Amino acid sequence: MRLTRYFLPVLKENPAEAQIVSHRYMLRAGMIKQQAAGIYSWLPLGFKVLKRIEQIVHEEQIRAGHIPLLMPTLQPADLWRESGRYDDYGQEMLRIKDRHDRDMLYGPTNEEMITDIFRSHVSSYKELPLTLYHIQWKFRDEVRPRFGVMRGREFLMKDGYNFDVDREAALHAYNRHMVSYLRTYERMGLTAIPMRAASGPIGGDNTHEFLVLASTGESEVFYDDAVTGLKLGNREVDYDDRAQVKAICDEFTTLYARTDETHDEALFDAVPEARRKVGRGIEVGQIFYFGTKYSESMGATVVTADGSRVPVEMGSHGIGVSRLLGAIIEASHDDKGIIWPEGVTPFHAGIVNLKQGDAATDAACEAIYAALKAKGLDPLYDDRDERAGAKFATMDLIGLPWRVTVGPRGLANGKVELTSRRTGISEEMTAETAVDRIAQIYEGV
Ligand code: 5CA
Repeated sequence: MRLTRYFLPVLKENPAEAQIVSHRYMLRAGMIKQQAAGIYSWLPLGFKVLKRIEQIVHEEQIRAGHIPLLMPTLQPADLWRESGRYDDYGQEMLRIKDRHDRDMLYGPTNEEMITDIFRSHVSSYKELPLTLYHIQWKFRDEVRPRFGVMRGREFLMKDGYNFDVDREAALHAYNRHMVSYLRTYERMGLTAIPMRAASGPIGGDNTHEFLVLASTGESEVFYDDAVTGLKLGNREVDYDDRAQVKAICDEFTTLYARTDETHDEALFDAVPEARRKVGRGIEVGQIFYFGTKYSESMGATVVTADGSRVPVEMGSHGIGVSRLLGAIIEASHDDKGIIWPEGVTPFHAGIVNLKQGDAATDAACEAIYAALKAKGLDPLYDDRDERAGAKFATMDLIGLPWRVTVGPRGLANGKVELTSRRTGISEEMTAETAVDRIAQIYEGV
């Protein structure tokens, strides 16, 4: 993309309404625009990152054997009357009437609807295990929408639902989700710690939240510092291997890590004092095992191997897709702007032409632009007729991890400059080497 043909409405001033850095940078970098409290338009740069995050979520869910579908945002109230949640959900639910005076709602989550789909089509244990998920907009009329996309009213969530014949199989589904989530967050450059949590209106007593440590996080967390060093890395996971998947979950959940809702002082005191940490975290996901809570009230049953009919065992598993943009920025920025991890960056590299209109620099930039695209990469070429300082400031603000700077002086020696946004370190090299380096960096991402 050429910047002169793009839509990147960056702001020079700090928007007064933004209290935390991610919100500030998302507004300043022209990623989002607020349309009403907690409701945002996703401008091109924000939309691109959102799509990259969605793509990673899809890939890791499919790797774990989960199946994508798409349910609507609007739901009939009658489904929720069956589970009893229509009245329980309270003010957070946006209730709507259609022209026939029928009660509808904008879905805050989809347990009822997926249970309805299941009961319409599945009746035998032979069709299990089954995990269906979608990435869809949700609406929760939060009392205090704030911090931009962190606590929105309309927000994008990945929500998945497992259906299993018995408790053991359902616990394996829970564990499978935990491992797939760990990999998902790591690919986004995040350390998200699974913490024992409380289940709220979803139900059940087995639940973990995934928290990214950040001083601006809304949750208070208590943890053994050793938990922050755990990494899944590139290890091979066989998602059908119950023992392997459980062993990974045990590795990540044995050390003390809890949110304030389930915090236990006595257990916490058993952690060696030097490793006992109290901090704040951003909840980027939550997994639940709730057994037959919905299947029983809604009549979702399967016939088992011995011919008996039982309510299906279920759990639900959510990732805050739009919230993740905020969480990533909170975890990765400096005083000049965002620093995107390679896995989610909106463009793979920026190209800065220090002397727009100069035949040599223009030609070199065009060649680098074409070469990066030929390698399957997506570069952003700043071809504006602007001062170098302004171009650098924009690149720093929008946070592309790699920048190629092309100026007349370097070019005279056949060199351009490759700069890492994270370290700030620049290296001189030929344009070909810079292109190869960038391609190499993204090979493993
Ligand atoms: N049905 C279950 C799991 S699918 C569920 O709704 N879980 S949840 O309530 O924990 O939401 C899942 C994730 O969505 C949360 O972990 C959080 O990351 C994100 N989320 C929840 N509320 C908001 C909000 N108001 N704004 C942005 N993201 C949110």
